[in-house]
Amino acid sequence: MLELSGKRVWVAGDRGMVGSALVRRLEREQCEILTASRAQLDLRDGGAVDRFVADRRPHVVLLAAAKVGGIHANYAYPADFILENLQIETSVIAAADRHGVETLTFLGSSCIYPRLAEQPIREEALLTGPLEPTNEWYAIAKIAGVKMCQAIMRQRGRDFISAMPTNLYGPGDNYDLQSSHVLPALIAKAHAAKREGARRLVVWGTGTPQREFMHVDDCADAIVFLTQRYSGEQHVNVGSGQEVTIAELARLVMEVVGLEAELVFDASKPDGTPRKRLDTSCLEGLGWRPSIPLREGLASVYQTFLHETASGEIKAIHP
Ligand code: GFB
Repeated sequence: MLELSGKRVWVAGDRGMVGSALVRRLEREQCEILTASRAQLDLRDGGAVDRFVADRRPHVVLLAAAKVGGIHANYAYPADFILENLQIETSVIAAADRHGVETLTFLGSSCIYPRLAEQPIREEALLTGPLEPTNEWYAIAKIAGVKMCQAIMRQRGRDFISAMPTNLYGPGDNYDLQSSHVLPALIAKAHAAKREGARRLVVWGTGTPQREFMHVDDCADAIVFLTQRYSGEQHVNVGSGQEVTIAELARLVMEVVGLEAELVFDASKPDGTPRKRLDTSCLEGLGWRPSIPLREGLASVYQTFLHETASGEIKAIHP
């Protein structure tokens, strides 16, 4: 097991939802946490990242930085998603390799798997079929990151591993309706509907796709667990087993927010992949399990949303 005590751990992307959860989790370890804001370090800039790694000398790198977004952002901005993610991954992974970092954990996404992969999706399903078209650009960038880590591990014998989380939610999520994922979007829409006394809640697509949701604090715990205990070229799925249809999720959100309304499905919007439940036998076999049930996680995230809205942290929610 890798001892983190006394180590310098760089969380690349520490201001994001996953990165900030990693920082919260690492505060329980006796390690030095290295962070850098976007103004201090542009992760797409290979030269700047190289100088940062040369100067700060992390022992461990957790690569949580990425350009992320929901289904609409992914298909509306394919160039940004493929280019920025490849730039960030190449800068950080190459600098860590060049400066002899021994341990790096790369975070991918469950959209790396084929659109119609057999369910639950095993790690071996990677590259066995066509990707979901709404997010293939992002998926290709993430697959490249997995392969970079595998290659470094194979050629240099360093622990550059990859974790594939399912759909995440939690504090610090994005509530902009054009670029957000479904869960924060439904919270923002349900909250607005309740405030305005509206009787309809618009849900994109047919409501039938299934998604597995995990609280980001569970995900951060799993990432630290894998970083300390897992060494292998095969990436590892990080799932919660908590799968619902989008219509079920919308009803759950209405319950938590206290909204009574009719669900209206906007079929002009895409459904995306029909289902992407992860097989987590590998992670479970190593001894890790999630601990935050979806309903409980939703209720706590709604409280955070109310707080962030009241304090002005959530400013723009564009319909
Ligand atoms: O979370 P989401 O945007 O992304 O959408 P994916 C999930 C499902 O929720 C889709 C539906 O079927 C959407 O049509 N949905 C219903 C909504 N109402 C809404 C809404 O108001 N906003 C949004 N955004 N969706 C993303 C990928 O896929 O998931 C990324 O594009 C990444 O690459 C990420 O993998 C985790 O789950 O479809």
